[in-house]
Amino acid sequence: MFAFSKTTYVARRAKLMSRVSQGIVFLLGNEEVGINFASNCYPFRQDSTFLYYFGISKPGLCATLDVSSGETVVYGKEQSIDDIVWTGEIPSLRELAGRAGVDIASPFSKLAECLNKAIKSGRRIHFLPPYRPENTLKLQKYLGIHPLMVQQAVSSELIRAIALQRSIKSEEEIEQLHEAVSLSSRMHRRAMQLAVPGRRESEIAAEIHRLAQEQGARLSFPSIVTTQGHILHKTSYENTLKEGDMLLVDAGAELPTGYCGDLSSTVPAGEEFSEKQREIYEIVLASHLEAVKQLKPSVYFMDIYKQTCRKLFEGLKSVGLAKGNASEAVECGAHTLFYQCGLGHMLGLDVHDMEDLGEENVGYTPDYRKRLEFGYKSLRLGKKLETGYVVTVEPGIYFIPQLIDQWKAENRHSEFINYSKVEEYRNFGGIRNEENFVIRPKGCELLGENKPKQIHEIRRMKNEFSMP
Ligand SMILES: [Mn+2]
Repeated sequence: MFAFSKTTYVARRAKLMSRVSQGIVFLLGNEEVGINFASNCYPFRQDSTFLYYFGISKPGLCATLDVSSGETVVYGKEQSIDDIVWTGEIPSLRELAGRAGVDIASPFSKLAECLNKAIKSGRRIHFLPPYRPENTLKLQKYLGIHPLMVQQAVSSELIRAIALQRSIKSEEEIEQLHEAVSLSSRMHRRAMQLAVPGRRESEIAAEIHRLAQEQGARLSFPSIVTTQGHILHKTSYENTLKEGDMLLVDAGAELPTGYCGDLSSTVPAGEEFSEKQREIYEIVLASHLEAVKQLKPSVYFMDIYKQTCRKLFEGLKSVGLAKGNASEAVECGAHTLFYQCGLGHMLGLDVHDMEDLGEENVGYTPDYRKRLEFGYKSLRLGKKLETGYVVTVEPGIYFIPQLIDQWKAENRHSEFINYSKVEEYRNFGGIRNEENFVIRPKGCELLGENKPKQIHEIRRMKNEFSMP
């Protein structure tokens, strides 16, 4: 909680208010959510926008920012003696608000008063798209908007202002992200060492989780630890590693302040990749390095994505899986048989930063819209990069048997795909590497401690552990 001093939160709110034309900004924090009954809860996670402007990680809060007067109020409930019996005493609402640089802490009764007064005088109440049902109901309660109409009533002016502000990371945020990614990198290096035949995926997943928890951190999302790397979001761990398998890990740590890391690695379960695995690994790596080389301000992330697709396609041609002109193949989407997801996304207080504000509002602009075809639609970020953006780079190659069968039956893009060769790879699995970067004025900077990605580095990491 409170990653930064109060001056940071005060300055962030002042900037937000300067970018919204008029009215009241109404920000909702998150509530505790029951798993199977009300008092057995999921770990509490504060809303990231609320964390960004207030730093207070406590359930049951909301806030109003009056754009004209600058008056900012945090609303919540003080602890009762009953609460204290179960949870111990925590700092008062007034004290927490004070640490965020807010002078006024009020009970909820005052919230209705403030909002009603504003509504009566015809002022706009700006709010964000809620992603939790209890916050949708709060909007109904306080603003009288029917739950089914809430999404249509969100403030695009507020969404734009917040996306603009949160996209550019300050130096103190970048420090936090370095720390989150370094911890994520330690988790990955440990997983690489544990990848040996006979080990269960679940043991490696547990160890990754343990390393985060040991540092007082948590996971930024449920870890992917799988020998079936072609299943893009596989989050069950029922397999045991065997000689010849590859292990794909996609996992990251989230610091107590909310800042996230998001890394992926693919390593052999045995000592070495097979020749066939090595060839595909090198193609993915070359595509990855090509993307990193191009990360800099003013370049469209879409163009970097396409460049990585062409690089990948050339690699696939070199092993006989693909044929024809790479640029034409990528323009018509032939590469998406092998590379179905995007190149990367923004990273910050959310692992897909600000995705609750709408992918289109964060990764694209009104005059640079997302492409909706298969493959392209999974590119969460397409717009021009700016100094201070933090992004992931994660190209991959995945052989998905069902997709291969479907495309082959349709003879789809057969001028670019060598289907008889593809058959030899149908049980290959998938390969992805992922790293996180901050965009700097002349290029980019790797976040966190380096994690092995060259084959000789992976070999060294695995051997270090097996030595007595
Ligand atoms: Mn990612």
